[in-house]
Amino acid sequence: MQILQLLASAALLAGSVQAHVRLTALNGDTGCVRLPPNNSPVTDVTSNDIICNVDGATPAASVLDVVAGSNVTVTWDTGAHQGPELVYMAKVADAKTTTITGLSWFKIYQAGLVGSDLHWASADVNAAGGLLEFTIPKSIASGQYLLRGETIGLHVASTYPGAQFYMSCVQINVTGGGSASPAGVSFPGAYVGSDPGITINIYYPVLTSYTPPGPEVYSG
Ligand SMILES: *[C@@H]1O[C@H](CO)[C@@H](O)[C@H](O)[C@H]1NC(C)=O
Ligand SMILES: *[C@@H]1O[C@H](CO)[C@@H](O)[C@H](O)[C@H]1NC(C)=O
Ligand SMILES: [Cu+2]
Repeated sequence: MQILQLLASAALLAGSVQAHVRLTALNGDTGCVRLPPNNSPVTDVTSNDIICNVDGATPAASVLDVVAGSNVTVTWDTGAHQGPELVYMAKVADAKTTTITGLSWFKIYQAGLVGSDLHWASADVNAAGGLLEFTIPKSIASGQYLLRGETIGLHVASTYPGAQFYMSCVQINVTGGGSASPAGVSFPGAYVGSDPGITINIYYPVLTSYTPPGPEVYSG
């Protein structure tokens, strides 16, 4: 047990301050984000809260235009726990929709253990002041989408429930896109508690690889 505690505290000391987090902006705009009421994690992957967090069916004020094929940046408000970063999108008729069940989510970005020293992607985001940059696929159809940005805290994930899911949905309007409508997955449904990317001891034995939960990244 001592070695585990040692590794755990070493990991904490090595990182910046790690806490509960909220995704608060896209390209610096906060009006398009369905901000959860607080920064508590979702831990039940079968709950509707796994879709867009608590109160995620409540529309935000505005819809942000983003260009297909361009890079965009989300902002996390504080330093996240150790874990992966994931981004999904779902096509909707109206980005201010109050219906968020039954949507088809395709993954556009993921990062787990990165770099030659295999550090967590969340550590890079923390080092960048909470910013995560990724690409809106060039080929997807123009129109309105919900974009779901997620980080998963794996610091207490060795049993389920344990992993801490943090996400916000962002209302966007894609312009200049193509004709693709990528296959997607459902939330809830895409994740199960027994997924090796969800129930995992990140301290010991030392991980040599990590696969985030959910589908493959759409590479269009
Ligand atoms: C766009 O973001 C990706 C990360 O997803 C990065 O690798 C790439 O360098 C960025 N491109 C530009 C032009 O900044
Ligand atoms: C989305 O962008 C298109 C093209 O610029 C525009 O015609 C449309 O009004 C926009 N829709 C929303 C909801 O912003
Ligand atoms: Cu936390």
